[in-house]
Amino acid sequence: MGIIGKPLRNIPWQDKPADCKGVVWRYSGNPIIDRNPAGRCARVYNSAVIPYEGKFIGVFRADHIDGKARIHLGRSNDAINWEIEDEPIKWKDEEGKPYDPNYAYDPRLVEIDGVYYIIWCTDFGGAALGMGMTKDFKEFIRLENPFPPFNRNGVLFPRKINGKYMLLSRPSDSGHTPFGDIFISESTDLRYWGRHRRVMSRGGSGWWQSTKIGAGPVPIETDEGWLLLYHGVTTTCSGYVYSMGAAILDRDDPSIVKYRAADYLLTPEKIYETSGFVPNVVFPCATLHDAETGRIAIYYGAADTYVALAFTQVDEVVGFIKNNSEIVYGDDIEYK
Ligand code: BMA
Repeated sequence: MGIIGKPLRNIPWQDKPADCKGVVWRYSGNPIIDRNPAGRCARVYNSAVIPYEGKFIGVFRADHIDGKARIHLGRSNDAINWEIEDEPIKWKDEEGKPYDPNYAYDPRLVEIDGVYYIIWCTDFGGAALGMGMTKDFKEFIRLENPFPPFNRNGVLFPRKINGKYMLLSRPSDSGHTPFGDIFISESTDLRYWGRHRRVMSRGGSGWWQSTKIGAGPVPIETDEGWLLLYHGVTTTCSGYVYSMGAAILDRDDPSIVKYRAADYLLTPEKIYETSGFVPNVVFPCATLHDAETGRIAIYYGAADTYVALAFTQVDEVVGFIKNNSEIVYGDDIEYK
């Protein structure tokens, strides 16, 4: 079992602690971004990072001191210590006119053929997917919104599949959506989207993902299929609890789920996950991974307050998903 991709030796890494029972283990220095890290940013979380020019760059969800979410650029030499810019990203539209989203949150970041694409949740008469691109992280061009509202958790695959761009998304409502499944859509030009398919539904035999699910980081290509980390939400007397789950999607047709782990991989346990602006949230949005060693560093938002880091190894996580899979019909789980 291996990652199909480039070597990336300089990603953050810690070996699995001897007392860790799971397949994902947390960075001992968590959280890596604390409160009030820059400018008017009160909390930075649910953010995405990528290797860039031998170092690292990222798009960070920052809730400002007016309470509203914006996206800021950040840079790092080691992908652990981040310098977040004081001002949000400044967009232009395709005609060159300035564009300033009313709000922008939960960005994902992917490189496809030398172009960096950012997808976030934007205001489009309610929550919807916003999309933009940059080639140099200096000029940012806002592209057409892929779908009408309401939708969140847009995640592009890192390459075209059978000549098509593929986009995961989670249709939602305008508020704190009490439902939600993961869908996939195709496009030849990143402008017109179609051939929508439902990939995975909420639920399963356990309860941790019974309310809603949403795609997390950009899927990682492995020789078993696309490794998809996602968030699964359950509803309790004190509100939602966000955990991290995982599935393997077919390499040639990622609308097909090959394996889906019945158990979560990470759930809020540490104080920075259970206590904060919104308690009990682990919300993965990015990974860095090294095809040579199979190491995967997972970036997740903790309690809507911090950025935290966790690790896994491709053999271990893929083995866990296969051994714990509850796919019944080679497609999705049958819900009772
Ligand atoms: C979701 C999004 C996320 C957030 C989560 C928990 O609806 O708004 O940004 O992390 O709720 O509050």
